[in-house]
Amino acid sequence: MSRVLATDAKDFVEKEISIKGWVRLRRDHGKLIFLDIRDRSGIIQVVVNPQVSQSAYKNAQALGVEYAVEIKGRVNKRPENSINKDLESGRVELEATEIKILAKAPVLPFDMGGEDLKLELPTLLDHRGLTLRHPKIAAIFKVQAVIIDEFRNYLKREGFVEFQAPSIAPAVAEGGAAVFEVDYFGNKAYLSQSPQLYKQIVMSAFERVFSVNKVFRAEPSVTTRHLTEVVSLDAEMAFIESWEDVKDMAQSTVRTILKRLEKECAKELKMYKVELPKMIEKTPYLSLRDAQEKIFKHSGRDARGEKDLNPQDEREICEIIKKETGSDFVFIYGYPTKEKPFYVYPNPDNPEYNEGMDLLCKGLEWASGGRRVNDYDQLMEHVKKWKLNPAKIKLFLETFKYGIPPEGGFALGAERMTMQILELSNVREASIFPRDIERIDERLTSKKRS
Ligand code: AMO
Repeated sequence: MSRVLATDAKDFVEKEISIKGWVRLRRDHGKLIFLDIRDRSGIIQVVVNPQVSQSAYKNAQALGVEYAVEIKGRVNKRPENSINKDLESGRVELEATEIKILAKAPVLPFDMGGEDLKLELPTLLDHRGLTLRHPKIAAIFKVQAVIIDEFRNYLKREGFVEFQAPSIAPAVAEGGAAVFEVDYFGNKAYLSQSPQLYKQIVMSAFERVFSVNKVFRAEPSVTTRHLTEVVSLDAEMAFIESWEDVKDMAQSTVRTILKRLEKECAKELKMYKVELPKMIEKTPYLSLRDAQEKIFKHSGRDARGEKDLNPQDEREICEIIKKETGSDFVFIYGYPTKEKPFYVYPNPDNPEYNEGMDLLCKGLEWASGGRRVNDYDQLMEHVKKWKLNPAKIKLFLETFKYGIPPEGGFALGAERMTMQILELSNVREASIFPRDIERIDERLTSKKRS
């Protein structure tokens, strides 16, 4: 008898089937034992009646939560009053004739039976291998898998080629101190903060490229939006007319991802009682200075002249834009050139500000990007101004000597997107194995941290 998945059982009413899965719940009701069995498709209820099978009943008595089992039985329609509309298989149940234990499980360190897993974040992460099995937690990573898959699909449809960026780099691409140094056989190297320079190199061969990479940020602070290991969804495209082409590509990428989530993750979104963020026809965009001016007018809080938006500014500008336009998204562009990495293109009419941009959604930055410096001489000027060692970015600089047209790109953070879409309160919940200053799988003691 071949295996049937939980959610397909409804197509086998009055037939004998075999299912395999894990015990999610066991409820003893007088003479009957009810089991909720979880497999990769969902959950099905099994009823074990000693009058149907003594041996199945005996085995069911021994079962605990997270036992792996194979159960044979007959699919019955449930009586009208016990239909569970919230369950895909909720109109049927399996009447067990045989229960085989495939693997045992000791008593769990906490209760995983409820619809919500009510655990503090440290406990949730300390036991990731177990908590991941809770349907509501697994849902987070189903949503994330769809986000990443659609990023790939959409860009491939748009003529982008995927490449693999290195994780070990000889130089710091993004600037700043947030970088992990690696002792590379006696040489100094770094864990890649971004595939930035590599995507620009590879772009010169394929015109349009993307990568799905782990990037590493030595974030020394604990915030709800920062990880030290991030899934970065990067894209780069040649022959742009202006930075707005990049903005439009970032917008259509996000729009397509949202559409796919709507189609494929309705169940998961419902579990979290959330609606997808609203992307209107044309996502509003405004310069950093205009955004700061708006915030000042709106609340009197004066962030004008600051080099960037802080988290409060990001929240406020998103609220203002939402009120004005209905959009949950906004692009902010035009940051002070000297405050951003050397590769960002200065606005030729006002070179103090650049053509870099960020995409914000409901108060959180989802993506950065913009136009890049493509002219070799200008690039070399920037290398000097930014006090970079040209020898360390030789591959990149050589590439840019040879005919690089106007170009740009962007990067979306997969965890930030997942966090925001499911309205999770901490980005760690949206990272399957989150790394931060306090954790590599287990919590680090202060000794290990120093
Ligand atoms: P940036 O540094 O803004 O840009 O990163 C791009 C996106 O990655 C996510 N992100 C993070 N998520 C969680 N924790 C972090 N510590 C973290 N750091 C970044 C955010 C962010 O918007 N090279 C440029 C991209 C480009 O210009 O193409 C870059 O890396 O969602």
